Amino acid sequence: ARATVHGYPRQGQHRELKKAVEGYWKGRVTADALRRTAADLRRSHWQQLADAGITEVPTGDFSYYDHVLDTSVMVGAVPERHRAAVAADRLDGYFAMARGTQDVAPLEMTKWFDTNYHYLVPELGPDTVFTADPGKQVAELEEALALGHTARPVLVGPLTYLLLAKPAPGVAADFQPITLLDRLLPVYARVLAELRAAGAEWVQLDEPALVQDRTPADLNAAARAYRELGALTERPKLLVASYFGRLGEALQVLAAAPVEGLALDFTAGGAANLADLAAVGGLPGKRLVAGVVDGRNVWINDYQKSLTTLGTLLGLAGQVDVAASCSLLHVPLDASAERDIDPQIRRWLAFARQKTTEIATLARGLARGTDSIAAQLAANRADLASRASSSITRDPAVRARTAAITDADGRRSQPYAQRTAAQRALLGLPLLPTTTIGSFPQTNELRTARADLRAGRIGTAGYEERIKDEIREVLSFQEKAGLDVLVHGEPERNDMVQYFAEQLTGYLATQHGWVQSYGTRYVRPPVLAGDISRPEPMTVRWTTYAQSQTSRPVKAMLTGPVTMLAWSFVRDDQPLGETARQVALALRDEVDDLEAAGTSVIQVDEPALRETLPLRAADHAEYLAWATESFRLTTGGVRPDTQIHTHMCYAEFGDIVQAIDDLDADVISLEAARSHMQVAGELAAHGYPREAGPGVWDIHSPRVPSTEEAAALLRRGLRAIPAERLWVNPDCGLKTRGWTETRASLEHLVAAAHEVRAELTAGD
Ligand code: THG
Ligand code: ZN
Repeated sequence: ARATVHGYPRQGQHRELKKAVEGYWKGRVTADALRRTAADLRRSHWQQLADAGITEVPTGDFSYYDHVLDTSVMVGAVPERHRAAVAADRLDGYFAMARGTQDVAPLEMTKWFDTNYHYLVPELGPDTVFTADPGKQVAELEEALALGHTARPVLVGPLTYLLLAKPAPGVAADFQPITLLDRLLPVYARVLAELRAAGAEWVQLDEPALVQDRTPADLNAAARAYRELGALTERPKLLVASYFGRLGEALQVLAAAPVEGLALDFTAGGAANLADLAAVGGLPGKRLVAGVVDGRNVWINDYQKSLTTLGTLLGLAGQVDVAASCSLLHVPLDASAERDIDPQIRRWLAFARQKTTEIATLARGLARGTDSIAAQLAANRADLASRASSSITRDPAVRARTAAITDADGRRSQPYAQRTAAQRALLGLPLLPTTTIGSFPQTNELRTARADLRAGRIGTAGYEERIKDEIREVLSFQEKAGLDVLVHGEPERNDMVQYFAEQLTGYLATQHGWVQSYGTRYVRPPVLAGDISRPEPMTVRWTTYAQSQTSRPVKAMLTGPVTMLAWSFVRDDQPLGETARQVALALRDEVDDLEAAGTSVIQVDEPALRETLPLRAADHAEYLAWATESFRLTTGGVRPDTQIHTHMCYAEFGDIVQAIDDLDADVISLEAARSHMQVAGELAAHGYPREAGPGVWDIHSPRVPSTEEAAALLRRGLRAIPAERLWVNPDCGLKTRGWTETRASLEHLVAAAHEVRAELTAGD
């Protein structure tokens, strides 16, 4: 049995890649130096894999920015507006597609399936002409071969590439990129031939799009694509890889295709693949790359369980190899670097490096029998037992609390219609009240203050003085600008999920656990390791300080339970809903304490509610049930006159409007400026009965909207939402914006609200 992976983290232990690429953008690093850093990283990663016992390494999974963008380059799908930049300089043209320039917009970015990785969306149209540009793939293969590795190029497959694409600007919105398949296949044929000529025995084609719900037409396209590619004479052996879940109907299609191998996900998400594989009669004579090590999470593998699966698979395929379920891109690099995590707990964790060792160990056990890995099996059993029996994993007080949850805990004591009257009386807000989403610009001074605190250059008292100064400044600006519901600006928070995770018992934060989010941007997802509780209030002090400085209402800001889970590594030993309930109760304590301290407006953000929706529609209901339940559990205990806000990012709300309604929040703010208030219409069409603030300032762009522009959006919002229920706010938090555009934009936003208010009352 071979040991392999589909991909490896790109950035390096110290995020060398981020520094080199960003340095190149700033003109501080030459193109040659950037290429050298990239080649050094690839060499070092292949060596890490080989040293761990991985016998076939992936190539082409590396990227300066994103592998879907690399695929667009490989097939010549460069949008018209980026052609000049690419012609002038390939590397700069590549980054122009990724980030845009002064003159042209970048490709759109969106989430890679249900992970937290974001890719650049291919833009295609009926006039798209594909041309093969296999240079990157060939060069990286040659690099690995020259270093003596057995190497397998990994490409985004043609189906997935087209299914992830969108109509280019100016192309009819109902254009279906999949109709370009016949034009794309010859280009893949050319790339495959070149890779064969360069020495590839195998090439992997990634088709994760096939684990989503697919139409019969899509499945036919898949059958046709692999019949054609399989019929080529000048080609390497083909390994078609699926991951992120169960292949379902597509399994039969791929099993019958003239390709030499399949990779399947056999972790929890893909567990049904095992039975499905038996049902289609296995893969006789074919190679099966068995993803038994979870590539999406950070827990050690259960060797005994994996060996049982692998043993069953031996009877179902010609050859069985061992792999992670998907690319290791989605986990941090090395758990052994986490010196602050208790060594006992660290033994429960496997990041990318540890996973490669697990894969190699399982491959050895499969090939030579379990006796050959007896010591590893014993150690693995002990580590799993230590996790299962740890007091961190099971806190009786937390368990008792979740067991005692009743329906009433998740229900406000009065319906919205009654609550809103009480809230109106308490808050005394004008028509079209103005507010912001919570964060204000994170200035260099704030980052310096945090760095100074960490380095011991200032003490806690000095740090807190700087935070208080900032809060006063943010409040005074909001009062002058004329905002109605103020915020403290969150200067004390770095990443909000990390901020709360650090204060909750049962959560682990990492020091070096970076995972690529998009391009050169990374996050350090904390680990939901054990039962969750909140030892002390987390935000009450800053919120009450802010309230003590102003007579206008200050809105408290929390991150909701669904988003806490979505942006963390979750437990794999209990249902997600159980973890969500624990987090919800901890947050409920915070909400209740905020209310007791005199806060009348509390926002519980759920930016990830939509993006965590499962890949298959059959799984939506179960997810939405625990997601909405946990939100209501967080907010259900407050008085009727306490106003609960929530906030969501991204524009595609169509399929979760009912769930948004089920949250029973009093006010929701949504991203809407870029889609010209389309979401307001979607909410109205659903009959959304509560208050809403569709954003009138697209904060993802540094552009300052004029008063007129914001007023026009408001008037458009009024067509969908009655004035008594319409709020005025930006699309999202202002953390990444500068103060200059923040000041101007918020002043325009308030002016627009005044203008439209005047129009409304003039008619009375
Ligand atoms: N927090 C967490 N996860 C997230 C987001 C978040 N996932 C989805 C979305 N937001 C991703 N967006 C970003 C935006 C900016 C950055 C990362 C992800 C970013 N990162 C810094 C960098 O790479 O330089 C590092 C930030 C840090 O020091 O913590 O700018 O908001 N959890
Ligand atoms: Zn947002």
